[in-house]
Amino acid sequence: MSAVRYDALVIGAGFSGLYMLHRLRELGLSVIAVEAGENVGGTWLFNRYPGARCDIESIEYSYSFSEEIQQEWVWTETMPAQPEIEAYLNFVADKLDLRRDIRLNTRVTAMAFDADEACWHLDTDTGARFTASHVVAASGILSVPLEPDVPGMDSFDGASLFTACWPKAGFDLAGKRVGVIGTGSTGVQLIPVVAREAGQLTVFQRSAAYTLPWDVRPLPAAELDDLKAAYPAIRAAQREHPVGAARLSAFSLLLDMLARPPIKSATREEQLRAIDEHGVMGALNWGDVFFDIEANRMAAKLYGEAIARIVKDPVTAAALVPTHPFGCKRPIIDQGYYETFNRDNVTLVDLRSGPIRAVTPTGISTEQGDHDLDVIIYATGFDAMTGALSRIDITGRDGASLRQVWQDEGPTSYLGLAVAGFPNLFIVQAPGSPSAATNFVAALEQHVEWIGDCIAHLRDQGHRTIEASPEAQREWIEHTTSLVEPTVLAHPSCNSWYNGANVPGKKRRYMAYTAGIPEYRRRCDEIAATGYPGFELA
Ligand code: NA7
Repeated sequence: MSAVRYDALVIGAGFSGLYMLHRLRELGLSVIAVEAGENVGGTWLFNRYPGARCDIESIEYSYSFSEEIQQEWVWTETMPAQPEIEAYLNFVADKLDLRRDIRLNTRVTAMAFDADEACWHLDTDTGARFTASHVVAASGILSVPLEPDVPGMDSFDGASLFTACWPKAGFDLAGKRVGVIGTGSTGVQLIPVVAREAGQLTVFQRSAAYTLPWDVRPLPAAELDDLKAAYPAIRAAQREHPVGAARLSAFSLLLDMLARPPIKSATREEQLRAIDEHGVMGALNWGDVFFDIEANRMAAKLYGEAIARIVKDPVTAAALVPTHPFGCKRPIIDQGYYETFNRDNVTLVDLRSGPIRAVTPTGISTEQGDHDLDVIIYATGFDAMTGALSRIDITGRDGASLRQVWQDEGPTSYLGLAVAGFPNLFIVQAPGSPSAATNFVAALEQHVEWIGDCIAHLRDQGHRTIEASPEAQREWIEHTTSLVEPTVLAHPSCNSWYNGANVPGKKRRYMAYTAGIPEYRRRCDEIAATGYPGFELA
């Protein structure tokens, strides 16, 4: 098939891709979006597992660019569940008439930069080929599930379910013996729901989670109307807030902690009062936990005491206490996680006392014993931030491979937007952008708008290419890395998808920009206003 040439091609039709497509179209460019899924929605299409929910309030985890959209759409809960976000993104796609420019069920497999023609040639798994002057990768930061490295998975006679590609029709767990592997955000959301449905639930935990109970409640129509009327102020506050979410969220809670007194100078009475009054949340809510590993360990110990007040079985309660520093994995919020372990039909297997040996035809065999199961649910995480683009053969200038660059140099970029050697390729939420350290939607809106303005500038000025310089890239990564150095995020025991430690062989580097969206926006705007220093425009 011959290639059609566009001004821009967007990879992905999730939250970022939909807005990018709209923005570029508004600028009068010919643009197409290519999406591997059967519909729009991205992450919120695939992660349909029971209990899937956003941890930021719906009125902030939503597009702010369209007054019409934010006034028309009706959120029914304070923090939206997956079906509602999926429906919202479909509503947006229809409202903005985006579908006519989206090719669904089409996965980009390879793309190569043509320096003579100043464009990218893209191949897809359907055989359709595209050519575009600019490519914007909106392929998601948590869109590639990590293949669990458990031997024998294929030998299991029961049903194997993966949270990141949950069956569309659902799966009846009633009366079944279910095992869940993974206790990150996904596992913690899933486990209480599965416990209510399944006959028997066995949770296989390799690392215990820090998780804070959260009250998710319906949003009555009158309250939503008031919120909609207050949208100008809500959006303005969000824009000024470091994490892009000014209302209460797990993120804002972490920021608020920085202003709290240190645990190291708190008396035992003060510590106990904190958990008397605020439970597990009170255990962690101290100003020094982010910067002082000893303080962090003290908080973890207190956290364990708070768990022991909820979980009746002392062995289970002790096994639920995390051993990694608080803060180095994403803060989790939950609905009744610890209480779930008081149910008669729930068993915790602490893999720290003996790991999984293999999946067998009848269940899971660990060094502590064998567990017969009908269903195994894998909630084992993602190859985050770099995973999606590393799975496309991306060949930049002079044959450079993006996969190889990230493998050799680690997850690098300039401004979390572009990579040296890959002209005319913009990445929404690349490593080095605020992305996962903030409200993703607030962060992506800034990216999309900056990229749109940049492409319009190139067009208006007659520039054919834009490319990040290696020096600017190096300085940017040094800057982003220096921001986390004084914190527990840089501690060697801090292993998470944020620094690639969950993927064997991935070069370790904390991948999010932590100085907040307003500071990031200021820097990006300054760069745009001063002729794009750090980029070469030709
Ligand atoms: P996470 O947070 O990476 O959690 C994955 C979990 O799976 C974590 O508990 C892992 O333990 C566990 N895991 C992974 N492989 C194994 C094997 N082989 N055996 C046992 N346990 C295993 O991913 P989530 O999907 O929960 O959350 C990702 C993000 O999505 C989240 O931060 C939100 O932003 C939304 P480990 O910690 O590696 O010991």
